Amino acid sequence: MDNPGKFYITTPIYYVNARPHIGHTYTTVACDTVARRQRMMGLDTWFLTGTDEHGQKIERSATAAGCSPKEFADRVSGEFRKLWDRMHLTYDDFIRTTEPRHVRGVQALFKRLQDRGYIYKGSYSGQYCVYDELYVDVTEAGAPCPECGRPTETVQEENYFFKLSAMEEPLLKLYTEEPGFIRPETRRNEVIAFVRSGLRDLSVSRTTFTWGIPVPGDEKHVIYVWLDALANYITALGYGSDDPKDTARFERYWPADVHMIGKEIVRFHCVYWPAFLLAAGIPLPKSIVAHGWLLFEESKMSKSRGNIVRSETILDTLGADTLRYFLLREIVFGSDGSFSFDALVQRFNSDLANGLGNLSSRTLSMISRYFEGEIPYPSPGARVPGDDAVAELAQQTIAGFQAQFEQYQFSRALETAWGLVAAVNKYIVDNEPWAVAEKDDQDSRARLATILHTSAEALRIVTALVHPVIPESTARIWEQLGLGDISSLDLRTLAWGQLPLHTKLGKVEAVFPRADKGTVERMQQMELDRAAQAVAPAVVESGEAKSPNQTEAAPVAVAPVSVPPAAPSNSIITIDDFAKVELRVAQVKVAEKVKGADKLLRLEVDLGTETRQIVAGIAKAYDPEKLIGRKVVIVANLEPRKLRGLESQGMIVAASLGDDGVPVLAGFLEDVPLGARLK
Ligand code: ME8
Repeated sequence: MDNPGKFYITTPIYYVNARPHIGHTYTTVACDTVARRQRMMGLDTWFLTGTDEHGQKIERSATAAGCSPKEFADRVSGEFRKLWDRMHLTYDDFIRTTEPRHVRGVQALFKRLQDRGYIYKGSYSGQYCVYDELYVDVTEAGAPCPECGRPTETVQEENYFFKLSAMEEPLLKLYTEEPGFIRPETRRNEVIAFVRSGLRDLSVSRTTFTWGIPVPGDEKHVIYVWLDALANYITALGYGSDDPKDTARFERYWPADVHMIGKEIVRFHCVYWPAFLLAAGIPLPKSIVAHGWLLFEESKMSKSRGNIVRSETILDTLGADTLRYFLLREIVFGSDGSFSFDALVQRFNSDLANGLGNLSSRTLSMISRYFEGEIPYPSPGARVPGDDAVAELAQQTIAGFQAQFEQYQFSRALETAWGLVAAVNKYIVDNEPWAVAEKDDQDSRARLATILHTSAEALRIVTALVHPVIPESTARIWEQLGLGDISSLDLRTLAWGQLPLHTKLGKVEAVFPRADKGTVERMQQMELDRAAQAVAPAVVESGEAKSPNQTEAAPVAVAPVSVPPAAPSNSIITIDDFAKVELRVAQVKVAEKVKGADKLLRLEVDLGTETRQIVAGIAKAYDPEKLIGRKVVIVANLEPRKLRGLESQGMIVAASLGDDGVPVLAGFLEDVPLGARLK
């Protein structure tokens, strides 16, 4: 396929079981930035994002929310799209896996794999992790998933299988011949080691639930959710359609230039996806680029850990450009990086307000004041070596920034650009144009013109370079520079000395007003308010559903289980309802009082396979020292919640006695192994 001059980039399609948080924003913003820059480099760019809406996980979330999977998916998918639109992300298409165009394409792909002899029927018996939608290599029923530690479920069914084992050699050949196929290198090495350790055939259909795409001709099976999801990258372009417009789009943009993903889904993209494509005889994407995780309070930001930060809070306070800049500047792309409101505000003030903002406002306001808003022209006679040094550095900045950006080294590229910002700010201070302006002679006037022209030209260069990263503020600076609409700028030709003669400035105003001291607290409070609005009832008890607007956050009480004295509850639950609650044996390793909370203890409990922190309201009944070594029962599958700033990752089970609800911990007379499940 020969399609020069095009660039096709994709984000993962996000699960609709959780509303978007800044982890999702991170990948989508990185892709948007790359797409914007490629357009400025003259490439015909196609940027795809979307939502992943099938599978048991979504089906269960919808049931818990009391609506149909489709209604549930409509709502959450709408939230993703709304957020991307609010941030003015420049995606060209948004695919939903429930759309007919996708269903048709996935079925066509499945059929093609069958016709080419890569799919056969067999039977599967083993463990499945619903959270990761992954068949895992553990043998014991309920054993923890090696990827995420959650209990696996036993699956025993007749399935369709994909001959993944036949792909071992072709995949290894691919990784060797195309070293840029997986980036960065560390991920590539992991994938090679994984494939070398041997590939088993992959079950690609399920019969135990129905929320998925039916296998063509055998409708009691639904297609494995990852085969369904990965295919979005081609179905969105029109794969499987006869319409000539779709065929042309597919021919034009496939293969993808970049699938950008988080590191936890590398195996699906670098092993399964190329294996499916190789088997189907479809060209392979050119590269899979994996970034690291955004951490919040030391662990991966994710809904299940309850440590999420919403983009909306930052958009409402400091704006989209600040979030974009922070994500790409603060986190070394490919590595994990921490988010904190403190770091965000600090970056904003130091780099945007004091750095670029200051350069822009002081340069432009001096041009307004001293040259009536017209960019002055430098006179050759008034040049000093310091002016040439700025020009030289600007040229180096263009080359360095572009090369680093091409390698997805966003933080280094921005560091390079801000090197120029800092140098020009220093140049202004060193040359004191305000003092030069006080002198009335012709030489001083020529000198002033040269200083301000040099500063304005450097400002123009930085603004152009970082436009894909902070599009809104750079568009404003561009207009203030009197250069009109930045969107028509061609980055390939950017060079020193192109500032047009006698450019008349636009209206000059501050682009990044400094954030005051209270900004961090305000954002933290907004997050708390948002979480409080979204708090759902405790565990889905008695089959009781969460209300529609309670699909998110919803951490659960960590205090002792409050059982009303004596009278049993009238509400009957089924055994399946009970099975949803995962009660396990754990041993207290650490117990201590929580500062400022006289009812709470912070415990660390050992589950045999992992240690959890639990915050429990038992301080009035138990001395922390006496609890160490004691075996307790915990609810292990509750959504975590924060109490007094501490994450509680489960709940201790206790009887609650008397009107005061005095807690008495559940325990055993016999010795029981850690992690044992109560059924
Ligand atoms: O995995 N840090 O969807 P998903 C960085 N539907 N990136 C993060 C992040 C964090 N803390 N949290 C989420 C799925 N992301 C599948 C994908 S693709 C065919 C199917 C980003 O909703 C990151 O890009 O769990 C990660 O890979 C993706 O969201 C996972 O989104």
